Amino acid sequence: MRASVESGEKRPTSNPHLLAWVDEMAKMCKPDRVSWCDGSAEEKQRLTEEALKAGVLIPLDQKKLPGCYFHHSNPNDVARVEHLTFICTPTKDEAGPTNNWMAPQEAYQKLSGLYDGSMKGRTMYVVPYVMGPARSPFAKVGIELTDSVYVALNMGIMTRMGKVALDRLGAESKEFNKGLHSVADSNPDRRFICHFPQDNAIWSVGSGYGGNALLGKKCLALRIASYLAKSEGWLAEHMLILEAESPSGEKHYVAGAFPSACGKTNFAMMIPPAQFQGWKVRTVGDDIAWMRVGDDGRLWAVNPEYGYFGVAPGTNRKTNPNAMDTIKKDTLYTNVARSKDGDVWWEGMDGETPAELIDWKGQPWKKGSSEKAAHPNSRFTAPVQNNPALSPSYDDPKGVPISAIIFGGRRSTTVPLVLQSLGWKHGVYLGATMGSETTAAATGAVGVVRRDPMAMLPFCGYDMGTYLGHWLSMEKRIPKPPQVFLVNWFRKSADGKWLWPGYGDNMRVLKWMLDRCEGKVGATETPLGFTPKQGDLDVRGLEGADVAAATRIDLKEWVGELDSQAEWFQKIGKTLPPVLEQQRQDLLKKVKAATT
Ligand code: OXD
Ligand code: MN
Repeated sequence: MRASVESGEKRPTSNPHLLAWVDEMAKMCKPDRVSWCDGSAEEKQRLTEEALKAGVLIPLDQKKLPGCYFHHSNPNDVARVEHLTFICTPTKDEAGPTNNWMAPQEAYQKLSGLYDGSMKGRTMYVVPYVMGPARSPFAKVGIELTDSVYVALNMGIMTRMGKVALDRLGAESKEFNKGLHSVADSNPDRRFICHFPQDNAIWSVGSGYGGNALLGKKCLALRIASYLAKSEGWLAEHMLILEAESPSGEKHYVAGAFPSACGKTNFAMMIPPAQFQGWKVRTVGDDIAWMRVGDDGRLWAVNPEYGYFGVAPGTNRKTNPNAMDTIKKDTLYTNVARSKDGDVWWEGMDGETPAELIDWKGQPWKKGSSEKAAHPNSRFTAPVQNNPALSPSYDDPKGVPISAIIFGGRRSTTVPLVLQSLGWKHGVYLGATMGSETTAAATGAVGVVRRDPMAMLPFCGYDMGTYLGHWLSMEKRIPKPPQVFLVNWFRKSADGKWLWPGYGDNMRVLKWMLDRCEGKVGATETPLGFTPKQGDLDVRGLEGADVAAATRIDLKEWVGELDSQAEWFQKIGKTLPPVLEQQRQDLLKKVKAATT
């Protein structure tokens, strides 16, 4: 007899494809119960109580932080695991040289063994969700089957979850992403995050960490969606979307690709400095953008998500006051530190470091300890509606028109504060060669420069060279393309001091970019792109910056940079669009000529 029928499960859909798949997966995973999520407030309450009873959530001070709970993960499971993330396409070439590959049959077989009976004694939650505004023609439906109540609760924040998704799917459609997730025994040796783009399926096993387990986010909205976007002629990108409104009420929308933990959330929630009175920055999205060409020839973007899964350390009232307000209620905190009275804390929080805390693993912690109290990749999960700076357009089914695309990495040397590309192809080249020093968002060494094209290295669901070719091909498809920029908020002096204060002061750079989009200011043309003319970057009242050093182009440093880009292009291999290598060589010639 089928597990679902045995358990007396209530099934809120008659969609035969969905029902058959849920049955098949339940038969393999053998949960004690199958529970369909409807997304209601009562259900959230019930799941929260279940999680509290099981010790999966720990209550925080409900007066100070109403609706907020703490979760600590298994200490071996605190970040995305890129070395255990696979693209399972019929051929290895389709996944390309920058992805791990497994043949679909092998992956299904191997993971079936791990799923077999993995949910015994547990509940299988059926989590239907929509990525994108529910009425948007661009939205996609996913169903995640998970044995983690923490995942079900997080999905309820991060996505439009429950009935809304089943309604959108309807009684007949096969068009849904099939996501199977089991924490199983949380053993890193038996941890796999597998994507099957051709089957619109994701199998994730052995991890409960957000990026590995909340399947709507990195797995569907980036890896699977980038594959769909390639075949359907659009872009699924690791980008924030922000709205900037000028004092005269003009609105511009900007999309920005920065690698994980490089400040997308801070930029998307930025508060402009006092000198920019009348300017308002609002958030459309902080992590993912799905962009299509509109009837008017512009590029239009929607944020597929419904919540923020942000990095806690470093977030404070100075770096991101809007985030601090966003996470005051109805927020799940993962792997942060706590005080005995149920408050939360992390490195980089405002005020004095408390004398004593409970660290992210639940151990007593004392000020001055060499260990961090919060894990460097500790997170908050908060609903978008909590954000005081949320743009009303966040839920607009047609999205928002993009004036500028910004690429940016974390580079302590070489890359100047801002550059504007010389055109679309050159913009794609800037994105393709973007580098960044690695962060704690993924397991592995931190602070090593790696090439991260369009911040998509860990998220591109197919061959990288083909992806860059797709970006180039968009030039023909977008009659009114956005301007493309490269920024670097992270440059340091020789003695290791930041040259640019970042955060709200990034408004100064944003304003220059918007002025360039409107043709309001000129620029200096360099071999690397356009840079601000002296006086065009508004630095009134700016403190703690060395603008000359932050904006400087040192062509000698660029010789080394361009050589290292050659290694990267070799790694991409035979599918690298030749025009990109041509750009690199032309640039190298110009730079060498100028330096000799
Ligand atoms: C994220 C990431 O969680 O990029 O957004 O790792
Ligand atoms: Mn991200």
